[in-house]
Amino acid sequence: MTHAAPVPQAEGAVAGPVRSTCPYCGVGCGVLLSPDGAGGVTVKGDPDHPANMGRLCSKGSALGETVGLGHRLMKPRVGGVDTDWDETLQLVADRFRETVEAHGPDSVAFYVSGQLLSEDYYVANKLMKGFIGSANIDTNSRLCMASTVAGHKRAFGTDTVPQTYEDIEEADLVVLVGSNLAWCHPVLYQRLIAARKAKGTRLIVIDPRRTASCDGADLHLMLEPGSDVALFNHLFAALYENGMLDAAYLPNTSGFNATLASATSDDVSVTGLDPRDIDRFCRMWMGTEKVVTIFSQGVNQSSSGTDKVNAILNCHLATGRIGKPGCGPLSVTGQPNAMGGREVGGLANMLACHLDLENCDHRSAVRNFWEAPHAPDKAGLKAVDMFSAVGDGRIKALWIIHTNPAVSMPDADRVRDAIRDCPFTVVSDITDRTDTARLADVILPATAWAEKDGTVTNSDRTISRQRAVLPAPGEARPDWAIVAEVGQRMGWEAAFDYDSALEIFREYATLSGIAGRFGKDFDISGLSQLDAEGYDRMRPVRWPVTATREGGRFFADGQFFHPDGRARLVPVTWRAPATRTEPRYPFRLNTGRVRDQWHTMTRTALSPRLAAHLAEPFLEIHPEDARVLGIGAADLVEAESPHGQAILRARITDAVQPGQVFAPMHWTGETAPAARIDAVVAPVVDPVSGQPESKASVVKLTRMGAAWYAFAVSAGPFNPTSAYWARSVTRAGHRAELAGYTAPDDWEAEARRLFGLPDAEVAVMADPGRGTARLAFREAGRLVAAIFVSPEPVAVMRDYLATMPEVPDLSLLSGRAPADRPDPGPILCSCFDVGVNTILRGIEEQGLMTVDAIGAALQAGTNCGSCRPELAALLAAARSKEAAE
Ligand SMILES: Nc1nc2c(c(=O)[nH]1)N[C@H]1C(S)=C(S)[C@@H](COP(=O)(O)OP(=O)(O)OC[C@H]3O[C@@H](n4cnc5c(=O)[nH]c(N)nc54)[C@H](O)[C@@H]3O)O[C@H]1N2
Ligand SMILES: Nc1nc2c(c(=O)[nH]1)N[C@H]1C(S)=C(S)[C@@H](COP(=O)(O)OP(=O)(O)OC[C@H]3O[C@@H](n4cnc5c(=O)[nH]c(N)nc54)[C@H](O)[C@@H]3O)O[C@H]1N2
Ligand code: SF4
Ligand SMILES: [Mo]
Repeated sequence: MTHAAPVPQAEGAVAGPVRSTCPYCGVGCGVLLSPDGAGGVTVKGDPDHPANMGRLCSKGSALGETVGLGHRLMKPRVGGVDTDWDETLQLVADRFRETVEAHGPDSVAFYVSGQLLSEDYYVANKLMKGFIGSANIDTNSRLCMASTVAGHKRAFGTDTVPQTYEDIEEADLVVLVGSNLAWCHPVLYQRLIAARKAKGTRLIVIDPRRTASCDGADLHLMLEPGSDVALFNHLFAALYENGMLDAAYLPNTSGFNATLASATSDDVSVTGLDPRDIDRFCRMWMGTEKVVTIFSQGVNQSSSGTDKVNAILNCHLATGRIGKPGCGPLSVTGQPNAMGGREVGGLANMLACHLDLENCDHRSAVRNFWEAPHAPDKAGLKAVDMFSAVGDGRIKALWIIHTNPAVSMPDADRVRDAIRDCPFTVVSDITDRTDTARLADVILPATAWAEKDGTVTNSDRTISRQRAVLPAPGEARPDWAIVAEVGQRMGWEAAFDYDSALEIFREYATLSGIAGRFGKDFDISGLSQLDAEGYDRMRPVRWPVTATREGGRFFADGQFFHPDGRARLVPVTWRAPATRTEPRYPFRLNTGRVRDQWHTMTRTALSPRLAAHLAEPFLEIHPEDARVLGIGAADLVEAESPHGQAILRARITDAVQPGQVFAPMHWTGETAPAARIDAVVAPVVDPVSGQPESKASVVKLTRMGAAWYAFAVSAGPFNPTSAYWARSVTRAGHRAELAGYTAPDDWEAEARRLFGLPDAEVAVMADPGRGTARLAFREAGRLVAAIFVSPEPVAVMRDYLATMPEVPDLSLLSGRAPADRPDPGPILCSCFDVGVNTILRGIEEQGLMTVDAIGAALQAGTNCGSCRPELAALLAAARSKEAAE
């Protein structure tokens, strides 16, 4: 590729369904994409993809609602002004080169993402490690998979997931540790539920919080946050005491005596669990040969995350329950290419293709292969340290690609300030409307998932193609092409002279063959000769792919990747979370995900049906704590830590334990600026993996002293400025929750400003004495906006009002739905738009007794099935209410 050459892109819309991969979670579902010729696509599950066999969850099903171009960045932008590629790429290359010349290679950094395609990732890693000559490339996978990577390497000598998804069907017992699989890996959860139905697979959930994944579980262990190591140490000791260890397999491991000693000396009472439940857990585990332990962020995002991983692996290794059908540890990856990132060496302490940065033979092999001037021999800065170095000026040029750290990093206000103050920041994104892009000096328009070609690897090592079906909008370019151009302009023309994603893939597959010769397991050299047609037709394939082997499981044969060929049992001891609750900060803050939003919402928030599930950021708090603090249902709560503050809507529920609260990670400066929860989260990390403890900060809580609350709906976008606001899209326009410390004198003027309606006709119902006001605005006889203000949290039928402007007249100001159009309530089934109230009415009036009966009567839960656990929970609640009456 020369500088002037056009970047290869999809040529116009492609006819017929094209096979690709869902760009959200690490399940890696296959999708069939049919462009509609007008810029849109319809999305169906690919019946032939081994991950999902046709299934999709609510987010995958709604992908079509997110491909619009309204929010897209179309041209490169420098200092807020549109520019052209030539000038911008030269600027980026010059600034990085000058910075390296003046301050050395470690004065620059890339912060990339587990959502990049392997080809993008490979090129970024090659540029930084081989050519710029620093290992300062880290990724949001540091916030996500780093503890698992470190735990796998300690135990196996390699970062390898031994199992496959089929093991979920093969297992007799599935243990979910720190995983809300029902919401975060919904298609795997559906596979699990189907297996439970078919053969009675038992399910244990280990999570301090009750989640949708606990529905129908045989056992839910609500352990103290961070106490997993003590629980699995107890299991290890019990396995030993009950003669359950595998004497034939144990010689394949080392470290047994020390591991047993630390396991038996640990105190399981720190889990806070009922000893009878602990006993049941141990008995179920010991009594079942085919156990699959699925673990995720409740394990990884912890200051003892790596130890938690090893505590789990110890139990599987010592019983030989690994790498066999239905039997073994299965870490589920978060992002669509979190696994691919580990393969290309995207983390600051890895080389490419599972080769080791510390190993000089590996370094020189990679360097020779790349014909590169460098191969760094020391690890680069890990995410939290990297942003500290940006903050204190050690890093002077930063390139952020496909991630939104101003929202998602712990201590996010400090990170935001560091990015803003960095002398030179480049952001590659598909939109400029993100908290991070707004801080950048240069914003580069990338092509989005439906517009680009490459590969991703899912949680069970299956490599799938993403295929472009839509043309690149405006001047957007694939991420790999942008990075390669900068590499060329920095002076490495030949090394970054790529014409296509395929060319990169072939190079990468060839390098993996060299790794294979070093005895590494990640070897896809069997794919290194793919031609254009072969890459085009490439079917999902599980690595390794070599002349002699394809796919399968690892480690049943007892062969590991440490120099002695054995696995290591790692002695670990329980440690409390790094920050302690104390009188000033008495609550433990847990954070995580909701069913229908993806991370910082830059894509999922575009879909009205996804927004209708949970339209506002919230804080789950136990009823007893709420009572003591004087917090009522739907009050706003201020959560404050030594690092920052967030305002969230109270959801009073015994799904969390007393002393603990939970908040979602998704809301941002774009959607609810006061509710960025990572502003509150402490930047403490696991000492081995460097992964932040995103699930165990400490906070104090106070009821927000709001003078007024409001709910607003509008056909057009809002312009909110109040102390608290949260907005989302509806099918008919927009809705928002608002609150402030002092009420405006003139609600009409305030509402006109909020809606941008200086001249619209207004109808007002106000009671100044009580501090309430309701205003509706009409243009050309049509309702276009309405606001409901009250000194208390506003009680109106929101989901009915959100259908405005279909609501015909000013009767809307009553805030109540007419009898013939009942309020559906918050949408539970986003495929068929079925709300909670509709379902509750069905249960009560039609006597619906099962999830299937609800489906038959109301359609809810009959398409993607993501809402089925919540339907079951509604049924259970209705039954226990009946029983109490
Ligand atoms: N809907 C949706 N799905 C997603 C994503 C999304 O944004 N939205 N993101 C994807 C990504 S990148 C990731 S990493 C995955 C994450 O998937 P998960 O890890 O399943 O999701 P989380 O909600 O972050 O956390 C899981 C659970 O850990 C629990 N937990 C907290 N502390 C502890 C503890 O000390 N011990 C134990 N045992 N459990 C604890 C929490 O209560 C929570 O229920 O989801 C992926 N899928
Ligand atoms: N408190 C708390 N914080 C957390 C977590 C938690 O559980 N609790 N979880 C952590 C985890 S596991 C993760 S994975 C992170 C995720 O956090 P982030 O990675 O910061 O979140 P995303 O919203 O996925 O950011 C992706 C960005 O890439 C952009 N984008 C989309 N497509 C493309 C493309 O094709 N090319 C380019 N260049 N850009 C694109 C999107 O618009 C968006 O701005 O959050 C972490 N932060
Ligand atoms: S489970 Fe849902 S979000 Fe994850 S890959 Fe499949 S369709 Fe996409
Ligand atoms: Mo993640």
